[in-house]
Order: sequence, then structure tokens, then C-alpha cells
Amino acid sequence: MRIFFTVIASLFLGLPLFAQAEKELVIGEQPTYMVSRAKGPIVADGKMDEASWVDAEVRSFDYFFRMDQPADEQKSAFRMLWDDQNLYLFYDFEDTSLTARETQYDGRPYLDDCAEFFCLPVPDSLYMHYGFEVNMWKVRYDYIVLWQFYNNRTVFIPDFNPEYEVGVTYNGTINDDTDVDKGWTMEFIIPLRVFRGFNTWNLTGQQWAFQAVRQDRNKVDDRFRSTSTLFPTYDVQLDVHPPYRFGLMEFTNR
Ligand SMILES: [Ca+2]
Ligand SMILES: [Ca+2]
Ligand SMILES: [Ca+2]
Repeated sequence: MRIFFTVIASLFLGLPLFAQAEKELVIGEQPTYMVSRAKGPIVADGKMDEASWVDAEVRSFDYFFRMDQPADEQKSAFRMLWDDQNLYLFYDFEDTSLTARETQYDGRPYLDDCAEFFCLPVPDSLYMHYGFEVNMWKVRYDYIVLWQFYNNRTVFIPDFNPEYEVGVTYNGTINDDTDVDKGWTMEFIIPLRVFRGFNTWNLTGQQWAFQAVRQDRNKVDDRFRSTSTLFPTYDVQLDVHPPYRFGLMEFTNR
């Protein structure tokens, strides 16, 4: 039924649900997020106190999947900064129902309210990326994806366990369906050394491929959640990982 409504909604809204399903973005076509340079230290506490965040480009997650009801379409704001040591991410989510169940590292936080970041440290669409997915308990699922690696099967390698910092704030009650919550934030500091092997120095002017994603679960006892993304995915399978749909980040000094 949900798929039916997705198709109808897509026809009604004129979204290219099928037409571009297999289309790959090529260099020059990808939408680009301009990453400003952090002018001072950033603390991963989930608070946007640092002056540098004022300079960060703000993007919303406007591409929704698996929506069951209007409440599944909640607003998100995404910001990113960089310096010579780190990438900094800030997710700001409106959310009327805070939900976090997973407590096991490398488990399934993506079934909860979850902030996700997929990154490929080159400016092209290739069939591997790093993934970071974290819920409100700061429970992480981090991995390397080999997209459709063999016999069309995509492999997630979970024993990629990099060191990075995550800070969370939330306004509401977690896992209580009886009240109305306000929202939550997540701030990441991901050291560039996590991506060593790729070029991680003299990044000014360089571009990396990435996607940022939100999972929004609104019922404690139902694993159903809606998904929204920064860049369009146009994917029939409702999978957010096809790397040929990633956008770019461009490192600037401004
Ligand atoms: Ca902060
Ligand atoms: Ca891992
Ligand atoms: Ca939620």
C-alpha cells in the first residue's frame, strides 16, 4: 500500500520515480554543497554555539521516501564545515516523536531516528563509500559499502570502526509515544585521517562525493520509518546507497 501511494504521489508531483532510476550523475552534473572552513575550534556537543556554524551553508532534506502520513515529513537542516584535521557535520531535526531503540554498536540504529552520512573522498561516482549512522543514544553503525559488488549483491563491511566524535541534544522524551516532542540535534567531528589512503590534504577547491540522510521513526513498537535525503536518489528500490546519485562537497576557504 505504501508503494502504491508513493507511485501515485510521484505521478501527482511529477517526480521522476522510474525515468531516472538508472541514470548516473557524471562529473559536472552533480549538485554541490560548498563547505566553509571552520575559523575556530568546534566542540561535538550537539550545540551550534561556535561562531563558525554561522558561515555554514544550510541545506534541507527535501527528498522523502516511505512516507506513511503527513507527520512523516518533518523538517531537517544540515550544515558542514572543515579544517585541515576534520570534517564537521551538524544535523538539526524537528521531530514530534523521538525514538531510539538500538543499543548495540554496529547494530541497526537506522531503524531509529538516525543521522546518516555517506562519503567517498573523490569527485566521481564510484562503487564504494564510507557510511556513518548514529542514533540518539550515540549508538553507531559504521561501515564500508561495496555497491553491487558481486552478482549484484551490495556488501556492507561493518568492521570499519573509525574514531570520531558525536554530540546529541534533544528536546522531548525518548521512546514515549504519548507526548509531543520538539526535536533533536547531532554534531559530528570526523577526522580526515579516517579516510587515509585517499588524498586528505590541501583540500581547498577539491570535491568529494557524499550523501546525507535522515531516518525518522515515530513509533516505539513499529520499525516503520520515513527517510529523507539531501540529494535526490530517484531509486525504485527506495535504497539510499546508490553512489551514482551522490552530490558533491567542495572545500572552500571562505
Ligand atoms: Ca558544538
Ligand atoms: Ca563498524
Ligand atoms: Ca522521530
